[in-house]
Amino acid sequence: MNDATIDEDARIFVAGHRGMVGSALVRRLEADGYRNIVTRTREQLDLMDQWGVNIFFEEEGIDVVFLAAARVGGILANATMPASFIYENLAIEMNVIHAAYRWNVSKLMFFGSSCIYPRNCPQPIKEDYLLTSALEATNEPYAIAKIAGLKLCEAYNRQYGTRFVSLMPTNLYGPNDNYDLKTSHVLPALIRKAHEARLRGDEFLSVWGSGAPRREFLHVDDLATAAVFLMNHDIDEGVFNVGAGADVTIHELAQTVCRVVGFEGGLEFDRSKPDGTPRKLLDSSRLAEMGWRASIPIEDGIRSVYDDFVAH
Ligand code: GFB
Repeated sequence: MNDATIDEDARIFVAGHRGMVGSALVRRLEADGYRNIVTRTREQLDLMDQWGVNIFFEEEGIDVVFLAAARVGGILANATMPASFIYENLAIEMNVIHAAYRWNVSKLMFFGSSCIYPRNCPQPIKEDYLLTSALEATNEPYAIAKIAGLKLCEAYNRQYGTRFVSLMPTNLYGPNDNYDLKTSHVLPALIRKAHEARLRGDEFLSVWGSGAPRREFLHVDDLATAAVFLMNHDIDEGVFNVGAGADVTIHELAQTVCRVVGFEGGLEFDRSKPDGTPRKLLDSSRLAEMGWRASIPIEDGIRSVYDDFVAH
């Protein structure tokens, strides 16, 4: 048992427990011996319905909240459904963060994203580069919603003395990812495309954009470890980047995926699709100074995710 400042009998609500991040959090909390993990499916509790969220907190006596529920998606989904991304994420954040304050939750961890930082800020990106210049257009609505969530936590901490902490993860991958080729992120998309290309015996694998953008990838189990690590530290507030510490070009990523999947064809780059942010490598030294580091190397992570993909 770890020396958690959060009691093992604490009632811990994981909002979004079926998603990639939420399910990783539940795995980590169970492994660490927390016995009162509270979850609700979307059918049981619509987090966009403030009344329902209030009744849930009134009745359940929640001590800790991991707010991992969100409308998420890749570059195309963000560019084609801007209203869904900003409205749904704002609604979820407003309802859960306000109810956590009203019903005296002792700690809340809010999950944002590295896309909250300016498109062209210095790399690696430090937490205080936030709002220093323009955002990337392809996901600005989502980024604004996540910035609002972070600012909600800061404002409630200042006015009401709550302990709401914000984590800003880099691009994530892992079990329970989304493999829909239109709405997914790049890594699951490339895994599925390489797998299907190999089965069909295709000559080429189509990669969106130029292949030149750089991305940092963190396995979601590493994120879950960072979140529980922070929950157990006497941290009352603040924003923490959570990254793997190195990035690769999309071209290099595609080559790694082809190697893991065993697809031996070539790559063709579809420049009709957007590249998005040229680079978004996080500076995670705040967490590193506290003793946390990512531990899953990207090629090992991709291999385990591919095994999971094939198994399901
Ligand atoms: O992962 P991704 O969709 O989102 O795209 P972002 C990353 C890069 O991979 C882009 C390229 O340059 C894409 O053009 N890419 C290549 C592909 N092939 C594919 C493919 O088949 N599918 C996809 N999806 N991309 C997201 C934000 O930005 O980052 C989200 O839109 C969130 O809001 C997430 O913040 C973490 O990394 O560009």
